[in-house]
Amino acid sequence: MFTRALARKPGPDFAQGLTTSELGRPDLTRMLAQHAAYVAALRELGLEVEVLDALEGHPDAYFVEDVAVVTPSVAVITRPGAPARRGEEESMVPVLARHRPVVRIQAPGTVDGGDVLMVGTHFFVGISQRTNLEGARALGAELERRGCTWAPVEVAAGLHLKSSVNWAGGDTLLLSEAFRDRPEFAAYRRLVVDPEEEYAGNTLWVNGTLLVPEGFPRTVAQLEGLGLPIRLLDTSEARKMDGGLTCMSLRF
Ligand code: CIR
Repeated sequence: MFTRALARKPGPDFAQGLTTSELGRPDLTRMLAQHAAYVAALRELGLEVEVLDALEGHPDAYFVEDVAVVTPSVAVITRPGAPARRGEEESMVPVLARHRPVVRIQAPGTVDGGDVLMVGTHFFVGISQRTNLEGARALGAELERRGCTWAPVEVAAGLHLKSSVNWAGGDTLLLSEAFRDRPEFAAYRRLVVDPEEEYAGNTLWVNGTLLVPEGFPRTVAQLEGLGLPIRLLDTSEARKMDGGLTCMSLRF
């Protein structure tokens, strides 16, 4: 169970962040409303949420998940894989130092937290455009030092591992077709996201409730079978910036 979360308000320049989506220009007013609803949902699920101010000059900084990996015993500050996002991590050091001992990923390693999927004490680390093997190994060493295990997973498509694979409670993973038969996930019950609804793979488990992006009825029908409460959240504007539910907070 999580007790806290960190988030950051999207700034007025958020539309200048990195994106590959072709869904049009995002709207600040809608983004702020959707972000506020997201924070409210986390609070309703019992988390104490600290919302940091927007970080000037860093339009993607509200995707706080990418700049740290927080476990019960350590906060690993990452070194983001996109040069445009470097520097966001610095602002997180004093904030996380209030909650955990802090260690850092050093060059030439790169890690984006969006590539790190925690399932209990096991961590899957995506090797992607953003996370390299050096970074994954450095993170893995910190995790092993604290009694956790980890495994690298090749991410051939999509931005991050968690764009396609997420934990849905118990021994269940929600994942896209491309990851269904990967040996790394063989020990888990796998729910495969309908190819028309791939974005909904970015579903977030929070204290026994599944936060699911709005607009993906087939995925909701599949998830209903798990018997967990489901809460839908509109993420249309973050999606235009290649982001979603997991990216906008750090839970710990
Ligand atoms: C980026 O390209 O870095 C941001 N526009 C989106 C990051 C999304 N983060 C995530 O999936 N953890």
